[in-house]
Amino acid sequence: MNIALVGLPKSGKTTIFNALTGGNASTDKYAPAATQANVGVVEVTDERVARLSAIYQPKKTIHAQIEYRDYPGIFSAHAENPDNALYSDIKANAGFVLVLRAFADEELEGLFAAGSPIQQLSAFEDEMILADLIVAERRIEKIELGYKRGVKTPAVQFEEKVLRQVCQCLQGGRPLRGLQLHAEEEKTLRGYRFFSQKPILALINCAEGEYHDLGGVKAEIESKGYAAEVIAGRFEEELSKLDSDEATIFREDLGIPESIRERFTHLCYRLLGYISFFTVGPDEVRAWTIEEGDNAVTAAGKIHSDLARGFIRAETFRYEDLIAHGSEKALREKGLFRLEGKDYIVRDGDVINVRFSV
Ligand SMILES: Nc1nc2c(ncn2[C@@H]2O[C@H](COP(=O)(O)OP(=O)(O)OP(=O)(O)O)[C@@H](O)[C@H]2O)c(=O)[nH]1
Ligand SMILES: [Mg+2]
Repeated sequence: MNIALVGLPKSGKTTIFNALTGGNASTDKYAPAATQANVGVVEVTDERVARLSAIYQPKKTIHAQIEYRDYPGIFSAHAENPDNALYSDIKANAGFVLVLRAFADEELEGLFAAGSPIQQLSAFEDEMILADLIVAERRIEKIELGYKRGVKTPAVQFEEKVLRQVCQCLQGGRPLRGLQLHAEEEKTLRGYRFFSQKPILALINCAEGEYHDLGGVKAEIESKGYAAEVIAGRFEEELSKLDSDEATIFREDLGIPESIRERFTHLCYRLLGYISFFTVGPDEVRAWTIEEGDNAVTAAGKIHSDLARGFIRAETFRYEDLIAHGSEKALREKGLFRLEGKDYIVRDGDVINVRFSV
């Protein structure tokens, strides 16, 4: 899963990226805007994987991973050119963490006046909406040109109809996230990877001393339908340089319950509606990430496309049942070892073995 850290210039994106990944990317106030993303991969710590590993003693234990991509600040000029390589790169991410500057810094304010977190949020949305609108309008122009040349298939007409709906939404200043779409319409639009369709988490980046004072801003952003969190970015960056026991003491002082990595993992899973299932055995214990509501075939496909293609049954039991009863043998005796078909909706914490034939 790839998550983009985005936002207006100098909002603290790279500072937070460093805290998350233990990286050392430059956060020089006066450095010119970067042209590429910083990329870092973080393992998802899940104690369930550790316990499964202790039971099965596999040769390999593989955790889920999140890739964080820290982009340079967005300037309005970019939207004029939606083919911009950076924009295409940003679009490839599953979700956005939008960093909003809420710490005071007079020098930075002089360089890039940011406005309030709410203003930054709406400036960013406007930017995304404009970029999407340009893409949608261009495509409609192309379709119309095609009509004149006699290319008028039902599929193209359907696409045009959906794109007009998209334009109407965007012209009204509304992100596509709120647009109700049928499965067919959704499918037609998927290839565009519209910005304003991506799930977004507003991250209010504040000074350490103001960590507890921003509940009102958080609530205001949430009331507009966004997921929101407060973070003390630079404080977290400093903590990431300490050993973990020391960091825990400082963190608890401020009343922050978990490390930034754990916190981000939970936030990102929730934002994207992701859950984990596990595969176990003597060779490998492994955590896999799927979307809530995915069925057994989709889950099998994550492991290997052959498993989805030749899917017969999923042998399944619950992680917590294994912990409670101690062994697969005990689960079989208790009837907690199930055989599920293609339509089975996989749940967080399922342990799965796919039977297949190709
Ligand atoms: N006081 C304070 N300063 C911060 C905080 N987070 C970042 N800064 C400072 O803000 C400046 C910019 O931080 P960066 O993390 O580079 O910001 P950025 O969003 O990555 O900047 P661009 O990539 O250039 O858009 C640096 O001087 C940081 O030290 C914070 O939580 N508190
Ligand atoms: Mg940066």
